[in-house]
This record gives sequence, structure tokens and C-alpha cells, in this order.
Amino acid sequence: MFSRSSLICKHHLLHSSFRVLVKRSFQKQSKMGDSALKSLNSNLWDTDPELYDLIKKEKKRQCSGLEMIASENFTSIAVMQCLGSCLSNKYSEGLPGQRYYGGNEFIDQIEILAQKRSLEAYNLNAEEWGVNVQPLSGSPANFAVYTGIVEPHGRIMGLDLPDGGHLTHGFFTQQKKISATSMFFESMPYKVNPDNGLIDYDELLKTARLFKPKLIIAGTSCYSRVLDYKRFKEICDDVGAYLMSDMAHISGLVAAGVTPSPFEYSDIVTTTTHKSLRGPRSGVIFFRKGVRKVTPKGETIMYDLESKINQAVFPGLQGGPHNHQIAAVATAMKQTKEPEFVKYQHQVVSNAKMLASGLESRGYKIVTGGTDLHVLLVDLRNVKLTGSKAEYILEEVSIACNKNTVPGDKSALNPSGIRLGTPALTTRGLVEKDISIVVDLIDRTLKLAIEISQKSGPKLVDYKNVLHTDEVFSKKVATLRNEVQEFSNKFSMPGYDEY
Ligand code: DSN
Repeated sequence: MFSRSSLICKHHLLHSSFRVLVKRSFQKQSKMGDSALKSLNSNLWDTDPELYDLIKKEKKRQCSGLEMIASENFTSIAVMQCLGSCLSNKYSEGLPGQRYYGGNEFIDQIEILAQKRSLEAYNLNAEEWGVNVQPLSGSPANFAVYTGIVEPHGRIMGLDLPDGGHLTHGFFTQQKKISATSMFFESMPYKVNPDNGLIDYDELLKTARLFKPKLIIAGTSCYSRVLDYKRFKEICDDVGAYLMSDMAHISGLVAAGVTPSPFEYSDIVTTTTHKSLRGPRSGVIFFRKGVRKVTPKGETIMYDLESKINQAVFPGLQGGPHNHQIAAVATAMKQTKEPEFVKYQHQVVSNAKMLASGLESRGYKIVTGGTDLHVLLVDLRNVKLTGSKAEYILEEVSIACNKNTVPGDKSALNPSGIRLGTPALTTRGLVEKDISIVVDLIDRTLKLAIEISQKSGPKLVDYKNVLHTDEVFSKKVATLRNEVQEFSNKFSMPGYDEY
């Protein structure tokens, strides 16, 4: 975590020294008298003020609002520096030591470092686990696994999207195959129990026995409880499936050891690196190597995941790896070993628990009754609000979150809940006492939403209209926005000051 004032001051210095450095190097170039080079070395703020202005506005929005989208975070300046480095210039199809182009001496070293640090971040032994750090993000990582391991139209099972799963876990609706993972593979969802919001493992076992999937996915986008990886593995063993854990949301928590690790029971683990892990936008696939099992007849079966997954990433699905992202993954994985990172992840969970209990004490229903992690799902049906109305007014007062289905919802288009997360706020230094202020701000905003909704009736369009045209309501919204922004601006943010 960062202390508020020190970080602001520190980054003022960092930012100004960075700019001085940039300017110096440009002066050096301009003495060369090469006008073409000079123009390529001009700063964005000089060459494209229109775009720069938009970036500055986005930065200001990020600083002055409360970022509670559970999958977002504010990455470090070290990650930003990798992303803005010369590594973006290089093509390097293939793996270290087996590239299709020349000039990859240092790129190879960077990718090997990223692989090594990724394994170290999760305390994995290089004899038992391999890693591919080239996926551009989480969705391509998942698609690469299915492409490599599950044949076309082979069967996969993932938690249904409305129950807290992810699009790439095979999402489709009655009308349409939505995710490509349901177009090119046959998917069967498993569900949560609508009464308690918890994954129904017994039902998963029954369905898996009927469907006989090649791969089962243990992973979520909106689920606030620890997954039972042991149970998942038992179900996979029962039906002869691979267990792929998609730990994208919790990979920071896992690295810090504040939540159970999926590695013990999984054959494959995928993750993004920009959520709780707080790295760059990228993806990583871990796969097992060595002995898979010994049959009752004593036959040893080896894993054959490595080449299948590596070849699915390239040349199967991707071209040149994004080396600037890979370097940023390397430095983010290094950060996971710092005591500060572990402290941060503990605080993420404490903050989420505080948020859940605070909202519960104000009369809101938290799905599953609370959280073990960084995220919680608020069911708004008892306060007679929809997720869309709540999300809209929260955004109006500068609190960012997303509407979300809750167990039992009939329509994904008009969901009854909102998903809230604490990784981003915790990066800015908020602790429990600050979260209780956030609870109050959310509660007052939602109470105002209820009043507006009572006047507007059920339609979102009417609700928005009343919110903006009714003078009393719009004034109350503006007052809350000022309060949120004043509160939020007190906290620091890693990165450059202006952009
Ligand atoms: N958008 C991310 C999330 O919110 O979970 C995953 O794609």
C-alpha cells in the first residue's frame, strides 16, 4: 500500500524528473538536426493535444472517483514504464531460443525472466509446471487452452455467466452462441444454488457424468467465496476431465497466500495480470508437466500439455508476442514477493469484508452472506432497485461499479444486483475506516435512487429523465458527487500525475 501524501509528493518528483529526462534526450536528438527524427521525438502533449487532453481527463476521472469495478486496479509506475518502452518495437514470433526473426537476444532474456518470475510468484517447481507468458489477455489465454487441449467441438463445462462465470467459460443463450468458446466448442454450464448463491457441486457432478466434458473450468468473474478446488478435481477425475482453473480475479490474492491456491489440484491455470495482481493488461497460462497419473494396471501416463498449449498460443492463435507487456508481467510478478504486496492483498480482503458487513448493516442483502475475497455481490431486490438504476446513479456520483445478475435472476439484460470490488481502492490506500465512509456514500446514493425510482416508475429511461430534470434530485446528486470527489481526491494514485 502507498501512504497518501508521501506518494503524491513522490510522484510529483518522479513525474517531473521523468519529463526532464525525456526533454533532455529530445534536445540531444534535435542537435543532430534531423527534422524527421525531431518530429518523432516530440511529446504527445505537443503533437496531439486533443488526444492528450482526453487522456488527462480520464486520469482525472480515475483520481476523483471511487473505482469499485472488481476487475480493475491501478498499476505501478514500473509496469507503466515497461509498457511505454522500446520493447513495443520488436517482433519475436516463437519462444525464447526458437524465434523466427533475429535480434531477440534481450527479448529472450526478458521472456525467460517473466516465465521464471511467474513460476516463483506461485511457488511452482519448474519440473512440474511450465508457463506461457505470451497470451495477450485472459480471453485469448482461455481460448488457447481449449484450442490446444479440447478438439474442435469437444466439450467444456464452466460456471454460467449469470451465475458468476465468465464469457470465455462457454457462454451461450437460448437464442445465440455468444462467446466463441461456445461456437467452436460444445459447452454445458453448471450453476449456483439459487437459494444460497453457492456453487452446486453435486449438480455439477451429475451433469458432468452425463455430458462427459474434456475440461472443467473452476473460475469466476463474480463470486465472493473460495472455490473448492479439491472437489472440482474429484469431479474431474470421476469423468476423466482436465481441471482448468481461471484465477484471473484472484491471482493477486493467490500470490500473496491470502486465499487457497488452485495449483495443488489443477492441470492448467490461466490468469489475467491486471486485476488483483496489479500488473499490465496481459494473460498467462500455467500447465503441468511430468506424470499425469499411474493407471491401476501400473501404466504411467505423462502430461502432454506443454507443446499443445504453446503451439495453440503461437502459431495457432497469435502472432508476435507483445514484449512490452511480457516485461511488465516480469516486473509485476517480482512485486508479488515484496512484503508490501502481501500486506496490500490482506487489506483488499479486509476492505471487502468491511464493505460487505457495512452494507449489510444498512439493510442490503449480500449474496452468500458476505465475502472471502476482493468482491461482493449486492442483491437489490429487497430495496426495490434494479442493478441498472443503481449502477447509473453511482456513476453519476463518481462511484464506478457494474450491474450484475444475482442468483435467480431471469434476465441478464435487467439484472438485480451490483458487483463491488476493493482492489483499486486499496491500492489508493483506503483502509477499513475509509471503507465505512464509502459504505455511507453508497447507501445515501442508493437511498436517493429509491426515491427517484418511486417517482419515475420502473423504466430506466424515465428514471434517468427524472434524475436529471427534477431540480431537487439533480441537486442532491450533484452534492453527493462533490462529496465523493472531495473524498476520493485525498487518496494517492500510482503512475504519472497527469496521464
Ligand atoms: N471484465 C472482466 C471482469 O469484470 O471480470 C473479465 O473479463
